[in-house]
Amino acid sequence: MEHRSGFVNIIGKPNVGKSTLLNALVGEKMSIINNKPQTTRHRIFAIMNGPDFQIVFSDTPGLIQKPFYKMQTAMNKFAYSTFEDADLFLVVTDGGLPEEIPETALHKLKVTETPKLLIVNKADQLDDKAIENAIFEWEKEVKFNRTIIISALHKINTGLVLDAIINLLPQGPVYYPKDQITSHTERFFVSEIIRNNILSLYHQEIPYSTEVVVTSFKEEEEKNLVKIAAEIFVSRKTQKPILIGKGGSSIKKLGIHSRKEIEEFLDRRVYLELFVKVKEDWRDDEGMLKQFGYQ
Ligand SMILES: Nc1nc2c(ncn2[C@@H]2O[C@H](COP(=O)(O)OP(=O)(O)OP(=O)(O)O)[C@@H](O)[C@H]2O)c(=O)[nH]1
Ligand SMILES: [Mg+2]
Repeated sequence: MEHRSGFVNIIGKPNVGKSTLLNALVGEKMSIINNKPQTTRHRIFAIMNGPDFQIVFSDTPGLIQKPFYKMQTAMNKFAYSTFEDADLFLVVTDGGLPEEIPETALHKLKVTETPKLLIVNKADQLDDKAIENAIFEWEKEVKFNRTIIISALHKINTGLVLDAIINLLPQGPVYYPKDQITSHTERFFVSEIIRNNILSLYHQEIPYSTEVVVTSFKEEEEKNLVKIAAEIFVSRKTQKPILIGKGGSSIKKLGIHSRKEIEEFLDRRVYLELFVKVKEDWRDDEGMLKQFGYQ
């Protein structure tokens, strides 16, 4: 039997629905989704297996036009690194024009011979004229194998995307064991769940100044319980009391929301402890960025 496989890399501007599309395609909550831009900060791998195919999806951080912090430069690097291994690109837009991504990225897309699909997402909230115009402008700049109009949120036409991917996959080996669906650890997913709850519960700079590190993950099998401790790093002293809230009310809420979601994810009871730490300007600190996995 012929086996098809490959790296399918999802790129585009922040907030266009890349992570929503990944989750819709693989049918699992692999990548966190939030209405705030710059939600995804790492390259997220999700593997989809069939008897005669294996798709290794990569969700990436949205391409930032003018990185301000070293952290954002590192996020762009994750997105650019997909040009080194892609067998297929899903270029996602929510009706914007090609200039919405950095010139370097657009140029890379123009010159690469790797197959590409243009995915126009959020069709549920776009009018036909906007869709038509976006497609016209993108196709003028980049040669796509196919353009598909979808709503990742409502799973409209996501099946068509999957069919198009499988059609364009090259013949290839089994890269990962067929029962594996990701290369990330449970700890990583837990930290992402907490970070996503910070994105949802806090405002302004707080979510963007925060990093979450799971420091302890102890399974107590006889009790069907996991004891988790996580550190939340903020980049200024003044942010610590905001994160904690009056009498600890905000961090308590964060703990409750996160614990529920982690319990659902792990399918076990969870005891969660959160600690807030200040690491001044960590987003520009190469040592900290390395420690947080940005390299
Ligand atoms: N109306 C509508 N909203 C959508 C659709 N797809 C995604 N969204 C919303 O768009 C927002 C951003 O979605 P994400 O999947 O986090 O976007 P992203 O491109 O991964 O964003 P970054 O990780 O920040 O680059 C969320 O509020 C989603 O619910 C869609 O088809 N229709
Ligand atoms: Mg994302």
